[in-house]
Amino acid sequence: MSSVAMEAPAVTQEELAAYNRDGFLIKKSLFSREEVKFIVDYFMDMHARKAIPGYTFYNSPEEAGNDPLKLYPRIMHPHRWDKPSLGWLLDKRAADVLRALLGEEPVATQSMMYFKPPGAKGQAFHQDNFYLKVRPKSCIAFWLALDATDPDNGGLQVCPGTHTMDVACPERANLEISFSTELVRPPAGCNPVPANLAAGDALFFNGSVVHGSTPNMSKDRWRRSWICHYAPESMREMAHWYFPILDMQGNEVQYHGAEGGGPCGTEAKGAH
Ligand SMILES: O=C(O)CCC(=O)C(=O)O
Repeated sequence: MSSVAMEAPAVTQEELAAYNRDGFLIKKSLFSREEVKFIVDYFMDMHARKAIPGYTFYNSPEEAGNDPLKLYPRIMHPHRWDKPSLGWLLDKRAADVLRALLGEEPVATQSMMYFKPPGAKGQAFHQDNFYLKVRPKSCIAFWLALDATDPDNGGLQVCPGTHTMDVACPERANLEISFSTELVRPPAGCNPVPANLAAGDALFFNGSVVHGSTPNMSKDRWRRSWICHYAPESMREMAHWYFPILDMQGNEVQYHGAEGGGPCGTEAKGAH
């Protein structure tokens, strides 16, 4: 008698229900420790070789005004010029989770490498849909911890249930603690929860979820993360800044570029 091995689903019914209730889901150990070490070493080496297009490199902390974020800014969209980064954006495990959470095929729009060394500022609470302007429905984030994260080293915090919120018009953030200028305060009654992750754990969250991070207050713990954004294939439009948009095989897909306007009239630039 032959038996067919059943593959475990990428997302269980319980996980899907939790995602639909809270707007986010943590998948433990999505990547192995070895893979994560490889990714960390890969980007640290890229930085050490000054091999990042469009990046400003400083020769000393003093030259960078003693700002750790100036020494190690985010790498934006590395998948556009770096093959391994494209592979991590289109990773099959992430794609399977995204497909299950969206209930349809995802398309890939953005990759980012965050270094967040000790002392680096955080990113004020915000909603990704403010920047990506995915319509209709929502974008979704894949946030892979490359180091263990908690509030001490500026780990991400999420407001459960805010995925049902409209996109809010932001206030001005406190630039002493945030590198980004927009702030969406967690709504009344919503207590942000820290996503305490081990290296290799992945957080997936809906683009309307209010989320952000405080500065890395630790003395010596980096908080590196690999962050990608996707949208449902059935979307009608999204902000131009995120083009070209790729299917999960890496082929370019055509969409309409959303114009400025939106609820606040200011979210056209996509500096996210
Ligand atoms: O990782 C962080 O500290 C902030 C990242 C974030 O909120 C985002 O990319 O939308």
